[in-house]
Amino acid sequence: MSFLLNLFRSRTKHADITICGLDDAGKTTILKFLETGEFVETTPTMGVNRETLHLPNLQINVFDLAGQEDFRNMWHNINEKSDGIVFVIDRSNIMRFDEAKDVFEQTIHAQLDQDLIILILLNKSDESDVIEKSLFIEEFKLLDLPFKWAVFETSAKTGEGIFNAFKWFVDEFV
Ligand SMILES: Nc1nc2c(ncn2[C@@H]2O[C@H](COP(=O)(O)OP(=O)(O)O)[C@@H](O)[C@H]2O)c(=O)[nH]1
Ligand SMILES: [Mg+2]
Repeated sequence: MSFLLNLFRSRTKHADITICGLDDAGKTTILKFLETGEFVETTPTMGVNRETLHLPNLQINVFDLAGQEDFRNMWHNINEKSDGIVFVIDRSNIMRFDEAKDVFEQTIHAQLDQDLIILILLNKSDESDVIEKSLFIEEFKLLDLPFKWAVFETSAKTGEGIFNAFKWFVDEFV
């Protein structure tokens, strides 16, 4: 049984969380890690940009946000349903840094719920050439955010940071 589910079960009645970020950031791998407690190789499927995991007390929606046409239609879903957002960034991909930033800003500006909790994961921390956390905080203007947020350095490959990140997140729902 997943440790995430155990964390939620002991603390909340029901929660909907949304995991979003660019394609290839590692969202599905993180989801699998949360389910199984280990790294599982994923096979990206073209055209599929949405998955949902239904567990007792917990629903997790996963969205790939890369400027696709139905991008805006997703916000209704996310705003209506989500108690919290997990935004995943591939910190080893400098080429897509600006794209990730744009999508992050759109995500934030679309939020209607002031009580929303945002967990930001700087994923692929096991890679040798990664963007510094302090640079992310500055470039993504996190200090100006009107929401409760936290940034964690994670690796869905080694498991680094994942437990602490989701422990923080789940504790915010108490
Ligand atoms: N090195 C490394 N690779 C990762 C990590 N997380 C995911 N990946 C790899 O990145 C690729 C995309 O992952 P996936 O979970 O499908 O991304 P998604 O499109 O955001 O769902 C896969 O080859 C994963 O094995 C990580 O923390 N470190
Ligand atoms: Mg995926």
